[in-house]
Amino acid sequence: MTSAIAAIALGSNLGDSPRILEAAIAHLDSTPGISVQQTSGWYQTAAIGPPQPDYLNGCALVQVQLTPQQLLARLLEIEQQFGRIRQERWGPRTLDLDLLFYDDAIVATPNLEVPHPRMKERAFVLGCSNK
Ligand code: PH2
Ligand code: MG
Ligand code: MG
Repeated sequence: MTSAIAAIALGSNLGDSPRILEAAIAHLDSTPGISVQQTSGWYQTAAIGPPQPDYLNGCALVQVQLTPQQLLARLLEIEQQFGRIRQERWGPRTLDLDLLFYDDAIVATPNLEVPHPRMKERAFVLGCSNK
């Protein structure tokens, strides 16, 4: 498979967020078919959703030899490894990994929308701009 460039938003607002986010980058990079190219700084952001602690957010540009669905499956697996428990929508979480874009692909399936439909509401994703 040819490779693609994808952007991934990382977030955490439960637990030791700086450590979790750094470890998540390492997990991404050690995945066969994913190579982390660039990472942003970490930004404290107000939570979007029900009342909860602020998030620490950032983003990463990755080169992938995975399809969007394969990449999504790996993101969900890494979230699980960091103890994410899914309860209410947009509730607090130890780790949130969102696929923002994948080359210029448009994906509209029940479990995945790319580009991420709320990307423009998340100013921290600008940390991934390489322009
Ligand atoms: N992600 C959400 C819901 N709310 N709020 C902030 N500040 N940062 C996030 O990454 C975030 C959120 C669902 O993916
Ligand atoms: Mg998110
Ligand atoms: Mg998410």
